[in-house]
Amino acid sequence: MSQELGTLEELPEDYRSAMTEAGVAPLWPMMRNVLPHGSPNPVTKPGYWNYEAVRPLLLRAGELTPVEKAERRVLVLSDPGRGVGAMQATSSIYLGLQLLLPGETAPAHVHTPSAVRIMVEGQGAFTVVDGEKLPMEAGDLVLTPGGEWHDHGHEGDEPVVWLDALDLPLFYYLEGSYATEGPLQSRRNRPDASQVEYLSAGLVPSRKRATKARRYPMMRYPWNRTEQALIEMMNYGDEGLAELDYINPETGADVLPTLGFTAMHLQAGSKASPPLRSSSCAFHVIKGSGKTEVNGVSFEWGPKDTFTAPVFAELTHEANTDAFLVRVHDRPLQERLGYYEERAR
Ligand code: 1HN
Repeated sequence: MSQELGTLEELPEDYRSAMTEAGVAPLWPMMRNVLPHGSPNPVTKPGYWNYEAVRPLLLRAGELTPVEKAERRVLVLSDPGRGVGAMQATSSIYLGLQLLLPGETAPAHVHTPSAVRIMVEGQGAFTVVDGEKLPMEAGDLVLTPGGEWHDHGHEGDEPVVWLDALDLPLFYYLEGSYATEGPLQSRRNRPDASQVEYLSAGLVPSRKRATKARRYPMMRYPWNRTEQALIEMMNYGDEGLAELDYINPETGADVLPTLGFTAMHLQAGSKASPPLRSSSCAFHVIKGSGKTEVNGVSFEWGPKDTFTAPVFAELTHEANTDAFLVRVHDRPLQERLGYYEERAR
């Protein structure tokens, strides 16, 4: 069944030039590049970014490039399989570390890709999304869905850093990525929805038939509540791993149409080998330290480090201390395309 396919070299020179002239090419020599047997052949390589190594470079960017000259002052985490400068960390996930200094403002814009921020360090920064002021505290997850105006501000007195995860590679691939700039937004003078309408799991504002719920009713997921929930799950679970999905509290669906997020708690000394997943992913360490093997490549990680895994990666996590991580993945996108898949180890 698995017949060797013909090569380009086997074809007569004149035929090859005539095809090039006509703007066509034979499929069969390229067929296995686009349709390998059994599983995909990812370009993405496992990546690891040590925060202690990147942090001084980011702070230096703060000295060298004023935010006005950058719009967003970001160092991009490029997939090693594509090389430094690649605007993607995996096939579908863009990652960057963004610095905002005290008193700075990152101007308002709106764009087609969606972003999620995971807070890394510092206090006093906030993002305004669609008029809602979202405080950004260590470990918080903050959504900036595509099509929503957003700007960042900083009322504290120390540098603030966060990790941006965007579905930019997909939008860029679709030739659908663009932004519009605008004036800073006026802000509603009230706490964000995670502290008002969605303060308690299982309770949502009473549903009136006439009003449709907002598409993104809650855009900030405060870390303190997430950590508490993970610790209780671990206390009453019988595995060394507790994992929670971030969801839209009104629909139960993933927080974005393209990207999904989980919060993970690995118990000190535990080892976990998830199934092989057709989604690519990135891990950001909130607290703790450990080691993860990604397709045989070993990464020793500590607080604030970030690492990635290609599709169908063989992953084994081992925690040295109690550890908390956020996992970014593209299962929602794959499910929309009708093909998300898991394979047992
Ligand atoms: C963006 O809008 C932000 O708003 C951060 O903070 C990173 C990377 C590519 C395109 C847009 C932001 C981005 C971005």
